[in-house]
Amino acid sequence: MNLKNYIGGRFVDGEELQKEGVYNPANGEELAKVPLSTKEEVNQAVEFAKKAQKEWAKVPAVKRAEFLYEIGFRLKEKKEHLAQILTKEMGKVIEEASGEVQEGIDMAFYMAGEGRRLFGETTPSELSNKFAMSVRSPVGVVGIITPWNFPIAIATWKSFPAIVAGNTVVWKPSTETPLMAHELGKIFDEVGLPEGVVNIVYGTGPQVGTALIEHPDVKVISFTGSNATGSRVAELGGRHLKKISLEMGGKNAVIVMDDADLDLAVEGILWSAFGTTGQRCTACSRVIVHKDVKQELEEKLVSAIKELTIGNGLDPSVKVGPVINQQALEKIHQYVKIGLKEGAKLLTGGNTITTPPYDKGFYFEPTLFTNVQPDMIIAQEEIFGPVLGVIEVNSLEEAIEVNNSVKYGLSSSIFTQDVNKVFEAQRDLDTGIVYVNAGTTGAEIHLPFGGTKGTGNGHRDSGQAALDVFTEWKSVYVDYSGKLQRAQIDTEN
Ligand code: UN1
Repeated sequence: MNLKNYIGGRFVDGEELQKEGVYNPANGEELAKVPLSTKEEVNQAVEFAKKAQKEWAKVPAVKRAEFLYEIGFRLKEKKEHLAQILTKEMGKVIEEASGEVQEGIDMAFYMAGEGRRLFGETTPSELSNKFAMSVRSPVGVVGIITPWNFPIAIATWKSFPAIVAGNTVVWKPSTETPLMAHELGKIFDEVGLPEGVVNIVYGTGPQVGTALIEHPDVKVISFTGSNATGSRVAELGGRHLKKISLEMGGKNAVIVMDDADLDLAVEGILWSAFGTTGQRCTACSRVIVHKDVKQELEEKLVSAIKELTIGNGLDPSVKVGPVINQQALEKIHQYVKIGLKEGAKLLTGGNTITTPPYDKGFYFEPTLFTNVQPDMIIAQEEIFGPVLGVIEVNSLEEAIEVNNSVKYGLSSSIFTQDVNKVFEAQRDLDTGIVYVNAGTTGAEIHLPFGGTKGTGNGHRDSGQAALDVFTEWKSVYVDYSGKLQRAQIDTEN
């Protein structure tokens, strides 16, 4: 199948464009060809989006939201079908793929509800016979740039709040996962979303991403991806005075205290370290454990890891799927070698799996290191694969200090039975998300999603916070006194 851009409400051929293959990471099968668009296609899409936005902004938010309800129903109907495509395209196991589609459904209904809220403030005025309020106005045309690890959920986190608030969208999905974008595009089309409200342009960052960021009519860029790319987005966007919302890496830790329920901790760690084969920005890649329970926790972890079935995620018994591509496989392997050189000790895993039937896909063994020091490269850099390191500490204070010693601040977790430790930890852990007695993954769509320090630049996806990215505040004062009343001066009358 040759995928087509979706511009101005039409799937357009782009015959002349260069094409790239899209492959199933589980077995190397070619699934589709994706066009590598140029500045020309971006310009066309922005033109349609700009034209559409004037009308779209005038459609009552409640009516705009009706499209989102309809999109939510379609996603629900197609949930199983979409999950299958997601697993084939990206590799995560079918149960997780289905959960990801659910995240999109949840976002559709949540943001559809915003059609009847989009709350601003009404306030008293300091003057009599004067009315004061703030309203959210759309920003205009917004550009969204989404990654391959959550190809549908993250697209919905960004596009749904944008459109309910009256913006129009030009979306650049990852070239690794254009099939999910195509499926979402078909749904936009089926529900009759007016032409130009959402446009999809496939292509690379340097071509499509850059053209989008530099385009004078694109007012906001919302990006999720690596820190290296995010910094370039911010730099380029800054030069053009764009509002840039960045969601980037993580080096998330689970803290296990000496009073923790260790079996529960093992389950939480396994789920958040090896779910999506460790390719979540919220994935746990460090376990910070109290010295008194370190050995027992490690033994339990090793035997649980050895039980994990690795393979094609379409098989429901498989717990760990492939990683996205050959490059990722090599990068992960490289980090394991670095870890060994740094003096960390492998407890299990550490290799690519190349024996049949794994030889056609990109598989890496779920890996556990011990004797990891907080400042080692494998404890500081985001590996984005199934690699976990255990760091020993003596106290909660030390655990928190180790947790906070990385440049990222997305998610953290603590396992303990002590309510005092829980509250101390949630106060002092320097991350945008904190879990208690659960792993580091599993954010729900109605709370802000994002992190401190190198994880982002102060914005959030999801929840009400997402609306802040895609709206401008407008403060409206209505003076119905029939005379000039000067703020700050005529306040005695
Ligand atoms: C991501 O890894 O980029 O909380 C998103 C979670 C998921 C979303 C992850 N709901 O792990």
